[in-house]
Amino acid sequence: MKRMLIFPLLAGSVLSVQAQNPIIQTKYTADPAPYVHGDTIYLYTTHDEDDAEGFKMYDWLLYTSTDMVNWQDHGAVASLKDFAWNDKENGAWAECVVERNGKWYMYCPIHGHGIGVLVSDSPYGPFKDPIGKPLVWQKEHWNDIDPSVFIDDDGQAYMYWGNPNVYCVLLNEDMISCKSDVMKLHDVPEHYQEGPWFYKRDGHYYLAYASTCCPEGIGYAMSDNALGPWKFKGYVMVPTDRTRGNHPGIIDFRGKSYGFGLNYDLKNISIKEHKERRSVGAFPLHYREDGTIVESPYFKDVVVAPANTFNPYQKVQAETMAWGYGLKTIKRGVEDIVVTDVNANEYIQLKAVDFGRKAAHTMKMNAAAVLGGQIEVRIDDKKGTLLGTLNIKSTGSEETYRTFETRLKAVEGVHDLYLVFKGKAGKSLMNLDWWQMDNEPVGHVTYSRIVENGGTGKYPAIMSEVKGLEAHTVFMPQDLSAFNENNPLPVLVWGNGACSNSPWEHYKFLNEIASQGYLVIATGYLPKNDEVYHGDMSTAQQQIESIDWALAQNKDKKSPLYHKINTKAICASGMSCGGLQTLYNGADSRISAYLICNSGLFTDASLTIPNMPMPSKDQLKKIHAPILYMLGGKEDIAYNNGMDDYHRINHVQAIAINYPVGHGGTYRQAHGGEFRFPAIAWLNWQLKGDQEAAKWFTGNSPLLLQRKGWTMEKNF
Ligand code: FUB
Repeated sequence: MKRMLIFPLLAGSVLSVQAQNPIIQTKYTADPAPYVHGDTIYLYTTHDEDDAEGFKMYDWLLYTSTDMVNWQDHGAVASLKDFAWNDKENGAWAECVVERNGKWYMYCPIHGHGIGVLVSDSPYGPFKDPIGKPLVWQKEHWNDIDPSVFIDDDGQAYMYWGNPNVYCVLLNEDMISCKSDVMKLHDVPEHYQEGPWFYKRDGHYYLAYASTCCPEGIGYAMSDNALGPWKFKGYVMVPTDRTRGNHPGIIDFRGKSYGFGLNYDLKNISIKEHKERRSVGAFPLHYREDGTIVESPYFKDVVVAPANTFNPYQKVQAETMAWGYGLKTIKRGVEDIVVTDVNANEYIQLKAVDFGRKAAHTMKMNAAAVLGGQIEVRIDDKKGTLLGTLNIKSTGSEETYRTFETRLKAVEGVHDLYLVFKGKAGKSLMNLDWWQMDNEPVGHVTYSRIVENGGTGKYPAIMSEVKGLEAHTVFMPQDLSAFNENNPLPVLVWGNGACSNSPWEHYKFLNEIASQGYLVIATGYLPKNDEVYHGDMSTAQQQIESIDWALAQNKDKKSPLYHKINTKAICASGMSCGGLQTLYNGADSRISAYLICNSGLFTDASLTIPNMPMPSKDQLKKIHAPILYMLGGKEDIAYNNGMDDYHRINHVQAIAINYPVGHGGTYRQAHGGEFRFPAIAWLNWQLKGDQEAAKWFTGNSPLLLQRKGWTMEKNF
């Protein structure tokens, strides 16, 4: 069934193309009514139920595409229940949709009960019945099926319909009432059976139709006049022994023409069986110079080339596909559609996916699963190059959706994409809602903010949120050109007061430090304003992640920080709970200095505070580098704890300084207030080896004590 062809799509790209008809595989669809609006094809179809033995049709479906090959399923957008005057459960036959002045009109035959009309403000519905009765209904016969509505250049709208006769009516501008009586065509075009498709192109009027049964092909007639006379011109698709029914829809899209019809090929249903489990197919359509149409081969023998490429970096609904045989789609809630009935070795194919010049780096998949399984992300073929594997774990229920993510191998250019499902055979593995690829390299800045003009230091800083470093805020000089292996950036890793998962209280202080030529990585989400952060608490582990990230950046050739970080000069620091997190992490051998702000291990060992690390005083033995306690004087609730720590430390250099401002310190003041001076001096001394900075704490007259309010003790 699938043929491989090679053909040029867009300048510079070559694609492998498979013939793929029918174009919808997750449901049985018939009676295509395509409508082009803007850059999108709205393909309305009828719907044969999965267990249909004859006509079993309750609702009308919508699929959209921007490229003629990848179709997004929007589910049922209208049904027989939308007509209050109808009491039939079955009979939602071939509809047609047009847009006029921003309103979408759907003309719906209810077999044997005339043709109704529905209106919506959107192509996706909801559609409502504005007239509460059939638009036309010739009760004396059952011929009122298959409406085709077209608005001519002069604004006159026409509706053609009928089997086996052809009828026409002029519609009023309101599109929901008739301007003329029903006209019956006396010159029914040769081989006409049903399913008229009325349109105008290059000054010619066309009436394409399902040709006499059975088998049905697609015949067409032309005229110089909207109301005929019509002259049979031949076949758009010749009847073959593979076509029992057919029903045309014809459009122009992105400079090319396409025909749609129907077939029984999805499950190879014999055309002798009257099981209406039909499927819409599409084919390229070509006009000759005189307007006549070149006869198309049968669906299985044609290829619809992608009319456009597909963007994998947008949020893609999982029910968007060129091929997804074996899968099903269902409604989740009111509007959302999800892919379900996902079994091992089935796959979703999307055609002409443009990975662009930048490689895809990650892929997210929103899925729900009881069993779970893997999704192999491949290109060019279902066994083609493996870019990555999404591991979809159980979410506990098929209604509980979670987002799973995987890194992808670099890929560029245009490829067909295959999402191949793996897992336990014979079981439904998962449901899929949406997916998205991301080609921003890990390390890419996703949001940044300049704080206080970048700070007062020599290197104006910037505060950033960085991809791949979830729940951290990075401060660094805006211009990194001054930093290299000979002049690398020392690092400060910071934990916040109250174990906040945002440095909202300290960002001015931290930004100021960065402006002195430091890479500062704070635990928690970037504060976009001065508001208190009310989210979850942070963990001590986030500070370790900060160190890991800094070391990785220094090694990553693609990082702007590549070979610009002094990995031997890392100060671990934090305020209050952040100080406890720092002491908790104190044994980490990568730490070369400590700065404990308004904090200290609890002297009362029996105290526990939820989510706060509370190591015993023994933890102080693990400290292995110089340590500065910066406290807020006796009014600081951490004063006793901090001073007690200081007094216990005698195996490394320790200093305790106090400024009588209480527990909150001065971090929220401009540039971090008074606390920034000793902090920067400490970092310059410990991490940059700056001997002038050392004088803030050493000698007979330390510089710090020349500033008003400070007191100091040291153990050396
Ligand atoms: O789908 C129901 C009927 O079958 C349509 O109205 C006809 O055109 C034929 O396709």
